[in-house]
Amino acid sequence: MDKEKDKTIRAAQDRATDRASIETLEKAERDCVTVSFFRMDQQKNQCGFGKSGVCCKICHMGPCRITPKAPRGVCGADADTIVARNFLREVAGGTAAHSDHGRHLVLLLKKIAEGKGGGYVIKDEPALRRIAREYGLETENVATQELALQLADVFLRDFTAQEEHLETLKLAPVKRQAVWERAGIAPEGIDRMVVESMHRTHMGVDHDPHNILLHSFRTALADGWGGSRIASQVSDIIFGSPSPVKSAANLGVLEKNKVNVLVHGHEPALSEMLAAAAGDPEVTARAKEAGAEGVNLAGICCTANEVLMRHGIAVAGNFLQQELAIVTGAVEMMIIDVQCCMPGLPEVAASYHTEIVSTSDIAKTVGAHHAAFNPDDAYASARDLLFRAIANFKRREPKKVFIPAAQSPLVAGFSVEAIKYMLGGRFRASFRPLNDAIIQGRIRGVAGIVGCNNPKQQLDHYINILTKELLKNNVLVLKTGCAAIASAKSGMLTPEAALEHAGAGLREVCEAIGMPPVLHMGSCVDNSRLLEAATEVVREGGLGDDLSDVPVVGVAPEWMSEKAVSIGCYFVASGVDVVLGNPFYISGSETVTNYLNGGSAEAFGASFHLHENPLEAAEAILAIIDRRREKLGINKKAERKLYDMKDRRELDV
Ligand code: NFS
Repeated sequence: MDKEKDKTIRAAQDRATDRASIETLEKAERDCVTVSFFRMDQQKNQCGFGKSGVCCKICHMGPCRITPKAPRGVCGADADTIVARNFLREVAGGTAAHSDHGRHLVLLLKKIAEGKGGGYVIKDEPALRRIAREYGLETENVATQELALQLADVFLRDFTAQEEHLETLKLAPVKRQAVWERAGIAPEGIDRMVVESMHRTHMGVDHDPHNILLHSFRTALADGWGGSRIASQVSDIIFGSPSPVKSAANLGVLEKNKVNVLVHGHEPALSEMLAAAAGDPEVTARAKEAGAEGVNLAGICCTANEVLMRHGIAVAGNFLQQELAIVTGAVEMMIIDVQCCMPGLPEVAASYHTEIVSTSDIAKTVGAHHAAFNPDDAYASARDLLFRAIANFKRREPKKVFIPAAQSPLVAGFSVEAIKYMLGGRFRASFRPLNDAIIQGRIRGVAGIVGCNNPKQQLDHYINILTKELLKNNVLVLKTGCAAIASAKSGMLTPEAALEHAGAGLREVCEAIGMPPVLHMGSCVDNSRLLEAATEVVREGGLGDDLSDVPVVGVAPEWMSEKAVSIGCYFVASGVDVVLGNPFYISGSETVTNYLNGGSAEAFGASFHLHENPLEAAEAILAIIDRRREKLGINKKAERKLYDMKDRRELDV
């Protein structure tokens, strides 16, 4: 595309915020390599019917597009029905993706329990026992393998249950469970919810937009409290519960003298083994034979978050940096599994020496080498991949290599257990100090900032502006997914960030505990950890008895995937308001828009709020937090003093 002629084409610094991305974007232009940012320009006249959700191609009498002159499709469906049906299909897609990820992990847990783990073991037995107790299993005198088998069966039933509600729903506050019962949205089996979504949206089935939207929330609950929650729990059992760990993020973590291997995608089984195999002396020896100093393993997207949380493996970048990493010319291999791996990767890689290797039989990419990952012999699979990457090192072309300097230090690994420990120490691990800080107003509220990047927006811009604004206003920020990586890159995941960015009250709390003001809680399936944390706050007492009472807000600033739609819906159905930085495809229906952006509050105590400007979003978030504080009767100004035990005893909680 000719930049001179087309003035709408943005310069690299208008597309991204961090130095590393800007520099590699400029290199991509110089190298004449097309990445998502440029493909966005080619797609700039995106379909208005699609954007507003009024294009229906569910049956072959269409595709139909709703306009003022043609207000109904061939079958008679109006904009409300069409928009609601399209929305539900997105939720079903997101739920399916998270939940299938969870299912694969449960099947692995079952194999381990049956002694067929192929190198995988239960790393975190206390987590197994704690989680088994949460589901009412008897754990005293039950052997580890036996307990794992019982728990795997509980989880598998949550996928297949036809008439029983999910067991995992019982982990929610009792009052919230009653809300779901009342609204008729307590989900049965996860698989049934997704199948029912596809059935309801088939031609000639469910046409009532409210009924369809209620099922959207029901399906999303099967994700957040079902598939995603199960994925996080089983990951903790098999791979270990995360605890604070230091590392670094951005493209600067690539190393000039090492064989760079990137793991990208979502499921942690293979990347865990790669993390182990990267330290294998034989792997290092082979790398040295090939003229490198060793193997450098780093990650992209949520696989990055998984291995960061548990091993401190560095993060090369978030969603929109996946192609930029290849543009550095310094990556020998990118190993992809499922979700968020762009089909354009091999085309970018063709301009360099990078080999794209797909590893999941349900996720093949044209132009990638497919090496099906064998979980029965996972370590060997992992080592073979590293050997292959090492062999590719000799194809690296030094004149094409440019590794940006930018990288930032970070602390990640904040599982709910880790937060409890951090707040209360080993013997008094609890959320009490957090609740107290909220009640006293030192922490005004909590924001869970989650989700992706989207080339419609400047990379990380909204996320970082919003995060800073919230910290300044004493809002503790919890993060997952690519939003967490954005904060990592901008240096916000360090305790020192509190000194620079946090308001006085939040800063006091962070300093006393030694924690960053932004807590990285993991990958996108780990958004279930945010709900778990909010539930702990309710259990601890003093901040209401339902999630809709707690001064907490969810935010998806730069989201792009169906998973994000599902996440938003399960937050709202759980009583947590959600602020979106870009809109759903729903503007073609006033009925759907009004319900999602307000009407749902009647049933759930929460709804969506669209704010495309980060500072306006911050204002809206503070207003929601303050309304909740007001209702709790704690919306008074914080006193500027450190609280001690005497103060705590005087608190009326
Ligand atoms: Ni979430 Fe993780 Fe990133 Fe978005 Fe994709 S990697 S699961 S969907 S893009 S945050």
